[in-house]
Amino acid sequence: MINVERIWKRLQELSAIGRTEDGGVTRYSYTDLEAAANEQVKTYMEEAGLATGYDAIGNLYGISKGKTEETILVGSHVDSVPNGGNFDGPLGVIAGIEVLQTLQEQGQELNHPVKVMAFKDEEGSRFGLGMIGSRAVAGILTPEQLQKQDAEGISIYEAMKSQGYDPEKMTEAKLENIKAYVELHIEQGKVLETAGAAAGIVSGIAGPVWLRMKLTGEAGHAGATPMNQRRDTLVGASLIIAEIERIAKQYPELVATVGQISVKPGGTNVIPGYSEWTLDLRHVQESVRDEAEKAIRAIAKKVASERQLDLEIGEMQRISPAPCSESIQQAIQTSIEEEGVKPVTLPSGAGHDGMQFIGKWPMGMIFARSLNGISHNPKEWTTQEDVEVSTRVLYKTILTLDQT
Ligand code: HGY
Ligand code: MN
Ligand code: MN
Ligand code: MN
Repeated sequence: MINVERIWKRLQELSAIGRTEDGGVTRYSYTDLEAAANEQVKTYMEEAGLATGYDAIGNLYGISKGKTEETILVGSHVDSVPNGGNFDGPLGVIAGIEVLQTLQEQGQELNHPVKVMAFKDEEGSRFGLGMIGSRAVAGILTPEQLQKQDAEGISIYEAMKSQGYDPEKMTEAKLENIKAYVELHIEQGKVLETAGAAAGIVSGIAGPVWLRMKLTGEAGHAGATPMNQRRDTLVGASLIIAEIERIAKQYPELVATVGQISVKPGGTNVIPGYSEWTLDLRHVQESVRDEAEKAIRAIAKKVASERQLDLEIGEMQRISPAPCSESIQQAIQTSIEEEGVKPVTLPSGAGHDGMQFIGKWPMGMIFARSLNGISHNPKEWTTQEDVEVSTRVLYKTILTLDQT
């Protein structure tokens, strides 16, 4: 059955590519680092006897043989957030390969081919657009989106070409004839730990909207400008950000995060004439998220006009919340009960590639317990036992789907 030592060794090998000084990982899409990580994963896929390759925009895949055409898709991602953890993404890819290698060792050929993928740029850390690879697989990635640029002004389009892929052929990455998609991912929260469950069933995925909020005021002399004659954008931003938190707390399960902020010109003795920050707003119900967004936009406008500041709000990405397929949830639940684990069903606050497949094919997710719920942090951890249990659940879920 599942060889957890092999999974663990592979996770450790992968974590060495892009390791940060405090043991985390920074591995952005379309970089040589990420290419090296993909090549490493490709060797694991080959050891599992899979036919491997990269699609037109660089999604890595390995596929097993099957008796029919309709394919079961599994996967996750190997790109990371800045100084992220070593399980977020790689667990799902390595576990998917492990399931197929175990089946190969058992000499089991399934009815359906199983394709395991490492989707490009799930996190959105480099270009501010997440799930680039899975959008292309779903056939919904647009040429306009490829023009989004990173902090150095390199577009996704140029980055793809720099790594030898062909964005002009991105439509070739679209998959057809997919029976279902299942992803194993760490929970990144505390629900399973609190419930004492090694693995859990995901009911749905909260939808993120990412906004870039900009204030333009007037730079001025810190010493010579009286307090009542300033158009200070950082004070304006601070008031708006405090209001964002107040508004978010009014809605149960809504989360709002300002993860990035920059100020210009950035001198100690200069009144900030320009400030910009990002807002990540999420909820499992789109109507609740929209209502909170409206309230936030209104308060930002009010603060800006009271302080003679010009406000501009740009949208970086907007992804609808995604419900998980009932039948796949049931298959996962049965597998979890067979493992002797109390079945816990929970929503995912974190976004995942499966959101892009809504309306295309059924999607389901298995969560592995996260230690102290920590993620997007070098302290991210899942025990070997929980890796083994959750990978066995993935194995059994795939076998169940293969029989239906
Ligand atoms: O941002 C997220 O929810 C995920 O980590 N991409
Ligand atoms: Mn993540
Ligand atoms: Mn992830
Ligand atoms: Mn994911």
